[in-house]
Amino acid sequence: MVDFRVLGLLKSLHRQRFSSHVKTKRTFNLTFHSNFSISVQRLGAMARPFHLNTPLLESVSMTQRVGTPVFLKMENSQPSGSFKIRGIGHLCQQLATDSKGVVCSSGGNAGMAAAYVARKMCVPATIVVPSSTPQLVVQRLRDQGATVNITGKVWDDANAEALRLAEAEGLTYVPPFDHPLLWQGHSSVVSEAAASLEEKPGAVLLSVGGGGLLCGVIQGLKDVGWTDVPVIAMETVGADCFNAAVKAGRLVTLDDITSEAKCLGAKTVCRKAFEFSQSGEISIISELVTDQQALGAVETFLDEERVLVEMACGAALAAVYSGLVHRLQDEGRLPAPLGPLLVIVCGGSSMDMEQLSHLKHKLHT
Ligand code: PLV
Repeated sequence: MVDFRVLGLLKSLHRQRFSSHVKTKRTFNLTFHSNFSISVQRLGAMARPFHLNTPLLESVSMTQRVGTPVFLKMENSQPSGSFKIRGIGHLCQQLATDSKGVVCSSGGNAGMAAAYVARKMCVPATIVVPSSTPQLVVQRLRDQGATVNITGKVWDDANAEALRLAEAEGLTYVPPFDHPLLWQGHSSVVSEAAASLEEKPGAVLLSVGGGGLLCGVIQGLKDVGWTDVPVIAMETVGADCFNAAVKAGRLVTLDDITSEAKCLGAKTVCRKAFEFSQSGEISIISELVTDQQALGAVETFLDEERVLVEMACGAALAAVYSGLVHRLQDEGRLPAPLGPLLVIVCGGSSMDMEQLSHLKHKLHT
């Protein structure tokens, strides 16, 4: 049976003389008028968001550590393994409906989201990743049906190749963090949390790579009227382009990415994130942890919450486990007592038990 939302969309797209040439084994076609054949699966995918309303869990052990209720927004449980699907799903629904293919440059998770969304929209996906991307991510991308192109040492190199491919082959470029549609999509993480939380948070804790999540969360805080809620923006030493920009008072391009949190590894943060840090509309506290602290946080989170996340996410969790939240309170940069702490558990696909032991060995933890 065809969903009514799909039929409505079919009619409006027909009016726009939309036609699809994409057919896959998993797709059947509906002839609506003589020359009008369109993928029902593709339209069904476009009629509703790709992301899920994720659980908001209270963590007893983190609450004990911080001394205020800690709520975990479990973005690791998104179908693509991270929050990225919120923004990328939204962007693709706006820009890739009639695309002959999408190309996304990624440290891994944006690529996972783009590959998932493209598969649902029956559009081919090419994901360009740097050579630092673990084999397990490359395999997971292929499992989603994507073509994987490994180019360069860091994300910035892969991005140059993705832009070249988009131009040369007429593909839709899907940026991993720097686009207003991504921020709009990511903002739903705050409105969802607001619908479940009984009181306004005292702070939001998240990780920063290129700054897309930060921009989305700030937009979400503005949307729900929580502009007095500070954001604790975490990076690892060696993937710290936002912290470097905040300290310098201008955008800074790092020489290299030396952290193992490769999914935080953009050399330059997006301009909008930097502008938010300067505008003071919302207080943003930029802090760093070491790779050892991020990895330690991944392990503690696995032990205590029974969930395996990657280093990029460990950077945010380390703010709780390393006592950083307390230090910020002692320094008067966060209020004491503090209202509930909302932690965006951004997730990530670049971790399994083998990768965990590899990193433990490499970082001597
Ligand atoms: N990862 C991007 C950028 O990498 C990517 O291509 O997947 N947590 C996780 C698990 C992530 O994968 C990322 C970004 C972030 C946090 C940070 O998000 P951002 O880039 O929007 O600040 C180079």
